[in-house]
Amino acid sequence: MERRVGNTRIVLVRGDITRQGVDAVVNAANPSLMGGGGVDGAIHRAGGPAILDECKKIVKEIGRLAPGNAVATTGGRLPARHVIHTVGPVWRGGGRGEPEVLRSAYVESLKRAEELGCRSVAFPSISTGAYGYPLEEAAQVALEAVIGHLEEGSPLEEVRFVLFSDTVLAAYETVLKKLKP
Ligand code: AR6
Repeated sequence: MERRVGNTRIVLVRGDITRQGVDAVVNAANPSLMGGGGVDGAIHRAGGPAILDECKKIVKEIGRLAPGNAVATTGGRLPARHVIHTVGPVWRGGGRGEPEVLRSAYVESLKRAEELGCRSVAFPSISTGAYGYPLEEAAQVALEAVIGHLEEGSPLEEVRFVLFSDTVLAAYETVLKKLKP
């Protein structure tokens, strides 16, 4: 499924983010930037140790990465040149700023991709695994954040959501269909 916003197309696909031939892939990391399970583990395994080396340097400089922020490293052995590491919110019922933090994770990641001169960037469904954010609500925040940012004008040609199962893909498709063109 696709939707055009300005000069950028938003594409929803089912797949594995470590296999995407895009300029940058976004990692749903944790504040330590030292790797973990889920998509974070998959990216570090597939991309190799160069990614962790750069994460360690970043943590030395700036400390832990606050939820809603994003930093970039090499993509190592991934097809993508860059990995943009962001931290989504842990779901605590929705009244503790979770939507704002999730929105910020998407927008800050897009900004890093633009700063790096990327033409294409791929996102996973941030916070909807180990961090427990309800899927449909997360899809709504994710798509609104990306569309809102692109409406301000962006050099990106493609923003791809790479969704790991039919269930996750279906949730994003349902939300995107409901959002006004
Ligand atoms: N490609 C695309 N999506 C994937 C992949 C993959 N290879 N693998 C998993 N997913 P999660 P979070 C999906 O838990 O909720 C880590 O331990 C997965 O099915 O990876 O933001 C970090 O270190 C789900 O839909 O991220 C943090 O501690 C989505 O990616 C914590 O988990 C996000 O699930 C972050 O939790």
